Amino acid sequence: MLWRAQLIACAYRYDQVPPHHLPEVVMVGRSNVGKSSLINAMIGQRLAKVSKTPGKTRSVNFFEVQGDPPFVLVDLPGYGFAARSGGELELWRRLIERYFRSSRVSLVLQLVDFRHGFLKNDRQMEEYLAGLQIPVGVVFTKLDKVSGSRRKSALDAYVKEGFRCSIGPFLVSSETKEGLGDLKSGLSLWLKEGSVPREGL
Ligand SMILES: Nc1nc2c(ncn2[C@@H]2O[C@H](COP(=O)(O)OP(=O)(O)O)[C@@H](O)[C@H]2O)c(=O)[nH]1
Ligand SMILES: [Mg+2]
Repeated sequence: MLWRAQLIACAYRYDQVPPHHLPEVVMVGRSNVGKSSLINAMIGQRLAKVSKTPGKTRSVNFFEVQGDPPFVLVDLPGYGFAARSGGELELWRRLIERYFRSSRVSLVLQLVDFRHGFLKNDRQMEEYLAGLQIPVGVVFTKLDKVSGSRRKSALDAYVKEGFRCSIGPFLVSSETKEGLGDLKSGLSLWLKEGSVPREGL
């Protein structure tokens, strides 16, 4: 399943968020969890900037994906990165809050590092999204960093701890491409059957 995509906007402020009529799928997760890498892996293009230094993505980036059906994939700046100035952090918080409350989001993909599971700020994000009643798909990233023999017990432990998700959990590696097919078809199916753009805007 080939998905082509193009960057349609980078927003630093809410008034830079582009108008369009497609469902939006938003990637959230801690800085460095692999959001940008996963976007690139899903679309088979190097559109999103990947970095070893956490906290590099500062803008909200919108990619229009010619999938089946078409949708807009949104790369958010990561959370859990403290080394920002107070003013910048405040601007960031305001942009994200306003964005999530705008009702344009059909699905959030919450990325969690498969080696660590849900950490405190992942739980905070989970609660925040639950409060807004936004459907969530959980994606465990960096699967290649966990050996085959440990994968089942790791997943069992996370499932036992519990997490909220409407689709998934998906286990993926942007490095080896494992799990990407399942994620893409799961997402397509969700968009065809489950996505109801919420009222508002
Ligand atoms: N081994 C491995 N490394 C990954 C994977 N995904 C991302 N990375 C690495 O993790 C770092 C952060 O990735 P990035 O996509 O920029 O994370 P973001 O901050 O969440 O956007 C980079 O050094 C990536 O090469 C993966 O699936 N496997
Ligand atoms: Mg990024």
